[in-house]
Amino acid sequence: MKILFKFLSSVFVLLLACCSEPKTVEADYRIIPLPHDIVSTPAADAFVLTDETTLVYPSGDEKLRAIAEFLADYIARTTGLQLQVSDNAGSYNTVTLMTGYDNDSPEAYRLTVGRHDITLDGASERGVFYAAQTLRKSLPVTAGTDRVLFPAVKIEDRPRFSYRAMHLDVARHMFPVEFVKKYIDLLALHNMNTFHWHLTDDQGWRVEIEQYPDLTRIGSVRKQTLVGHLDDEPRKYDGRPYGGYYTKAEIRDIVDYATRRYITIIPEIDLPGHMLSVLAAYPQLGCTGGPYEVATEWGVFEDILCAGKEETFEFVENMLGEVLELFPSEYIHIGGDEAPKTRWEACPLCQRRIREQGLTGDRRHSAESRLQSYFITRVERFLNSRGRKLIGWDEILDGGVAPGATIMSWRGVEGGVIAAKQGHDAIMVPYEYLYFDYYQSSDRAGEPLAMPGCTTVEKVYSYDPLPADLDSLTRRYVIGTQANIWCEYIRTPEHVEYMALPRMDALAEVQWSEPGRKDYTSFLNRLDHMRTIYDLYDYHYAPHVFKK
Ligand code: TNX
Repeated sequence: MKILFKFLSSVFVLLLACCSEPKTVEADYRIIPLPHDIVSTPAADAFVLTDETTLVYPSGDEKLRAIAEFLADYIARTTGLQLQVSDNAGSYNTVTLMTGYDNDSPEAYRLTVGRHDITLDGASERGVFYAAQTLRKSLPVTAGTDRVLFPAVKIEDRPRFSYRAMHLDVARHMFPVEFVKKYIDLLALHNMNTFHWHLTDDQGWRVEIEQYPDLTRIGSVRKQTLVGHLDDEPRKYDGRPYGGYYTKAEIRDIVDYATRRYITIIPEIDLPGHMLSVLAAYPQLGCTGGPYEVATEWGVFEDILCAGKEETFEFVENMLGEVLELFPSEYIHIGGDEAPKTRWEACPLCQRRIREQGLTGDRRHSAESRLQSYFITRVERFLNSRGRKLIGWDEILDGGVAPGATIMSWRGVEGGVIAAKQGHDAIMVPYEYLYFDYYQSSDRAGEPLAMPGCTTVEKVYSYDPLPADLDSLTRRYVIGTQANIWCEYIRTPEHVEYMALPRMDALAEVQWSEPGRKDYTSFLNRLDHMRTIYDLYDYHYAPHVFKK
């Protein structure tokens, strides 16, 4: 009995010792996207973060306070440690947020870890926000942590490109407000600063416009949707109406949510093609007068806005006027892609406009291509008069590009190169590398239905937006890059996430890190950590590149 008692009491003591040993994990700065410069400093200076550590912001600086609160939330979620946020806590056992770091890029930051404190010093608040992202990504995901050991370090970091975006098509399928926010969180996690929101297309109009209530009453609903792939014969439909739109209040809420995360939302209203949803609601805006219906399948449709009627331009300006009130972004995307000219060729009003404007075709451009250029240039003048700038797909180069337009090059990189050589800003989105609606493995068995095409993680990673043959002057006009998620075959938030991840990680490194720092094997190792963050925040992802 005595022996048993002794044995039990020593087990008890042992258990107590184990439990009182604080659970310590170590931060790892080799994150995605890889920071520009990571210099270790003497190991003895490691910082130990505990629930006694305070997150400090300069008194009265509401922006840095907000970032400190984000950071407190990230740390709590990742480690379980609850930290206080304060504007007055000295400089011992603190994580201090500040601005003043001297760098050409407002998004640059310096993150310094010493024995007594960590400082996040940004060239502006935006830099501090990315420093906070770096700090959170360096944390191991472990519930019940007592201490996080941060090895002493000086990280100096800045983005390679100033325009770093993801796109989402909500016209073909629509997603709840809560999901759009979750998607925005994903952009922030990847140091992206722009969300290109494709809000309208042939298959649905998704934004409330007060002057044109039928855009949402009629244009947001299609009577049914294609089932299976467009190439399947015979085509099958589900026979069920599909629709929805975002109210102005919802959009304002989303814009505000994004702004607080240093993300600009660029709305896209795709015109003069991809407009069947508008024509279904206002048939007088088409060349034939209709009747039209909201598209129930995918592809390119011949019915587009009539360029001969003044009423069309009145509509475009009134409608865009309301869009501008919702979105404070400097850039407005007006599409311009895939607009067949067959209706314009046969339309007396379009032909009259061509004559009146003296638009003539030549070997390179038809008179109707010139008319598209006239159309886009008028829209650009309107946007400029309201202090905004126009972005369009590379088709807006055909027939002569509007004077101040920024080109989004999707049919390859040639459009972007031509635009840049003419002194236009260019954003590179070549479909072979950056269309995330394509399959992500060559073996399609077991994959959800996708656009035919294959964009693997490795292919995305290999992409360089600055082709070697670009001269240094032209390079300056390539402002950045993004990937597109078109949602013909993507119906659920989970599926969007699956298509985005982990390709978005590869893109993040293309956008942020210098090409000389890129290494696919190292990237894959670092990706394993991102996966733990995806699990933590309940994001779905494609499994192909992960070890089982
Ligand atoms: C082309 S990219 C389109 C979209 C489709 C996409 C499918 C572009 C400007 N137009 O309308 O959804 O291909 O991959």
